[in-house]
Amino acid sequence: MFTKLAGWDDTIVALATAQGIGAIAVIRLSGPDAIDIINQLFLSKNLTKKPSHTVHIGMLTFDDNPLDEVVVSLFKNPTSYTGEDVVEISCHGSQAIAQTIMQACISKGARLAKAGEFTQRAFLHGKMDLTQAESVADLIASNTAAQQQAALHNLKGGFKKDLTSIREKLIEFSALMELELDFAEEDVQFADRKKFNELLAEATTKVKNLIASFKLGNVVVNGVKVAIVGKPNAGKSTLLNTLLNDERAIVSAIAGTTRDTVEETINIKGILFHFIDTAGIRNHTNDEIEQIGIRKSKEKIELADIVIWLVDKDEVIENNEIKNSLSHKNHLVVINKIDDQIIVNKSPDYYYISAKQKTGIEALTNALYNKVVQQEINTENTLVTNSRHLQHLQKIEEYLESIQAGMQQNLSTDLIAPDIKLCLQQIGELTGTITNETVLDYVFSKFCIGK
Ligand SMILES: Nc1nc2c(ncn2[C@@H]2O[C@H](COP(=O)(O)OP(=O)(O)OP(=O)(O)O)[C@@H](O)[C@H]2O)c(=O)[nH]1
Ligand SMILES: [Mg+2]
Repeated sequence: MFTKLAGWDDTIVALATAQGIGAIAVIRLSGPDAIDIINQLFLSKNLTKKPSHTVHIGMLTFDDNPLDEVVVSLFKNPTSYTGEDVVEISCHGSQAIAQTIMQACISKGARLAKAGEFTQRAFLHGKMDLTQAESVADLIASNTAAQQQAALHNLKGGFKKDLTSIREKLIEFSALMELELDFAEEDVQFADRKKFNELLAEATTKVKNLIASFKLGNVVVNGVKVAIVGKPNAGKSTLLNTLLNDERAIVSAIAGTTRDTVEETINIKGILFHFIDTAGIRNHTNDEIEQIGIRKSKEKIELADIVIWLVDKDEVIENNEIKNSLSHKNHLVVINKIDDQIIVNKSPDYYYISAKQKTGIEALTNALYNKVVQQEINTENTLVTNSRHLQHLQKIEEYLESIQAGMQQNLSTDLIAPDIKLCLQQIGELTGTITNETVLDYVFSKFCIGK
């Protein structure tokens, strides 16, 4: 079990809304003295006598000075976000007002909250497991709809559901096996081996699926790098501009226009694609800067998750230098400058666009999306997006496989039991039933103050 953190039973205060000017700012208090502290500043009513989940309008006064007219919401323990008494003060959204109110709360005994401390308290009071607490941070940090969906799913306990049932059943078997060890001389079996094998198979599948989901989870959180490469003048910069709907990169009829790489991010159906426009690649150039640009383009090809190979419609695709360098890469061949021309024998392997006239672009962006997203991203499916989770899952998988191997070899219970223990330990560390301050500090330091 975790150790209680020093000082987590005092009362904390923080600004819950963003710094800056807004219509309203919200200040939050949590802890045993939260209601008493606000009551000392709120003179028109006795808030300590008011029921949970009620709101009260009134003036806050400190040292006979009126501070602001505010709305106070009361949430009594245990039915609050943190599980403690929580007070939310909605005041007028000026920095000065919010700071004065927080100072008044501190004068009455509150302490400024540390990053993530509200959520940490919610975790310590059993309001959520560690993966849910982490998804609060992910949700706040989310920039796209897909990031938000993945975080929301885990906040609702996606992980918890998947792992709790595995954990409970493993504990059950482990207890029965321990019992067998106590009766070792009598050679009895309490744990049903067939059922245990079934559980192991089911658990392994679940864990493997979770691990596999990291591929997409990583895409959702970090986005996808797409390098646009091709010969000089193929229209790479024009394509970047068209994708961006902006004249971002310089376009000209002179071959070798782009020297340095230009990078821009576009949100396609909730996934962030980081496009990189590169210098056109040609074999013979004496221009030193262009040569450096070409070298950079080749590096970008290596770093990209997907490469768009842009080809002028009059270009010869066979025996092409770029073609050879792309053979091992996830790539799309895109034929440009189609304009108003009707292509009779379209190859299903290629995409046909006019970067200038902005046609064929949607089919291209759809193809990019489909290359990285093969399953629906919604709040129903668990997506592993966090490398801490991935590391534990990989260990869980390892132990599950080792237990299974042991079972197949008919190893004795005393040889299998330790692997079950280690597996349970990993599940516990992942969900936070087993934890220590280092892990907690790591997880909660990524939060903003006030959450
Ligand atoms: N007709 C037509 N012209 C295009 C199209 N796309 C680009 N061009 C023209 O092709 C020329 C080269 O375009 P850029 O976008 O600069 O080509 P690039 O591949 O970035 O070239 P470098 O940076 O030199 O490697 C410009 O004159 C563009 O206007 C298109 O779809 N149709
Ligand atoms: Mg260019």
